[in-house]
This record gives sequence, C-alpha cells and structure tokens, in this order.
Amino acid sequence: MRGYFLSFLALFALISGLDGYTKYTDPLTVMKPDENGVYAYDMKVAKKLTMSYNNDNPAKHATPVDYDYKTQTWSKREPDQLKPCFQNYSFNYHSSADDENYMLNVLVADGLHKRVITINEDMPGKPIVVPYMSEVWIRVTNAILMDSMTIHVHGIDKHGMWYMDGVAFVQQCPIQSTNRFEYRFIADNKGTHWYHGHMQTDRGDGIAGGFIVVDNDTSVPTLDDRKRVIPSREYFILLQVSEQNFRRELPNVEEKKKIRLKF
Ligand SMILES: [Cu+2]
Repeated sequence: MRGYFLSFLALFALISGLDGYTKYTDPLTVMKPDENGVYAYDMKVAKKLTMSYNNDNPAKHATPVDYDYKTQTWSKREPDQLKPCFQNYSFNYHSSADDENYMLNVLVADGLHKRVITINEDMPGKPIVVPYMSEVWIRVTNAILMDSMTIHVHGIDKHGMWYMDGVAFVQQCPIQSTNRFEYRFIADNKGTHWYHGHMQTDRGDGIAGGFIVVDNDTSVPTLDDRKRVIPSREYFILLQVSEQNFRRELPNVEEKKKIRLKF
C-alpha cells in the first residue's frame, strides 16, 4: 500500500544477542481478499507454555528453556523423564541449526514459564491488517481445553451487527471449548485497533493482537499544533523486559524522520 510503512515491534523479542530472532518484527502486510472479496482470517486459540519449545518426545510435552540475560546463555531442561528433572544443557543457536529451530519456536514473553493463551501459536496474535470498509470474516476455533472464550474486535462499531461484537453473555454465548464461531463485520473505522478475548482474564493471558484498518490517507494528528503528519514508521511496543537501554533496540529509524510510538 502506497506510503504505508508500519512495523510491529515487540521489544521482548529483542533480547540482546538474539538478532536472528525476527518472529515479532515482520513488516505488516495488508491481507489479500478471497475470491468473493472477503478478508477471511482463521484463528486457532490454544494454550501454550512460554519459554518452551515443542519437543518431539513421546508425550509431546513442551520442553522448558531458560535464559540468563547476564551471561546471555540459553539452556534446556532434560526432557527424558527417566533422568533427573533439572539436568540442564546449554545451547546456542549461533552454533547449531537444531538449536536455531528450537529458538524460533520459543514463545518468549517476559522470560518466565507461564501458561498463556495463544492465537495460531503466537502471543500476541499476529496483527490483522485490512483495507477500510472491507468485509472481514474471522473464523475462530476454540482449542483451549475446558474453557470458553470470545473475540472482541475493539474499535469497530459493527453497525447493525451487534451480535458480532464478541462480548460474552451480552452479545453472544461464549464459544465453548472445541467449538467454532465466525465473526463477520465491516471494517468501517480507520486506524490502529486491536482484538482481544472478552471473558475472564483472557486479554491478560494472551488473547490479543492488532487489528489495523488502512486507508490511503496515512496521516495522523499531532498533539501540539493539530496539524497532520505522515509518520514514516509506526511501532507498537510491548514493554516487558527489564533490559537497561531499549533505545538501541529500535531498528532502522532514519534520521530526522518522524515516527510514532504507541504505548
Ligand atoms: Cu475492547
């Protein structure tokens, strides 16, 4: 899209030394419509453990990994149940292709082990980017065992379609575990919004992601003089790390160009 430079940046993914870790820094791209001109997006919602990777052990248990930011070393726990529980093995994705695969699979979050709810294996979910006034079709599968959920796309009014707004028990019955629900609405509000779970603590547990409605006019209002400017980039920042200086983590910001930071 012309003049449209928008990047999704999650600083927690940019722990020092992990410069090969690009999962959360992919540039945003506007979705392609299906043959009927509808913007269809499949969302599988499931639990996952942060700081672990999917191991191929017989039980399909995730294998925890630990990161020590002082020494910048990673270690994995021994997944073999017959060995002592906390046997650790250091590994380094720079030196082994296997290790690199493990690292790409690790859901980093704030560096602790926590059960979170992921969208298509990611947390936060990938941003959904659609054109202004497009017809959106979000097809949700609830793969969380034993818990219901809903998805609320925040910032879109769903004119005349209140039952697509996703507030559990008010606008719809919750999507029960292993069930599906499909949200259809018109993206009739330009700008940067987000989608999130609308039950219990789902938002905080990971059901969240960007929902961006783009238009050719990419200018934004300024606070000081009410003029509109066109930012060269836009960043979303999820501050989760205690890293001392995050400024050096901002990639490729051109000199003297305006950027927009969202907190
Ligand atoms: Cu909301």
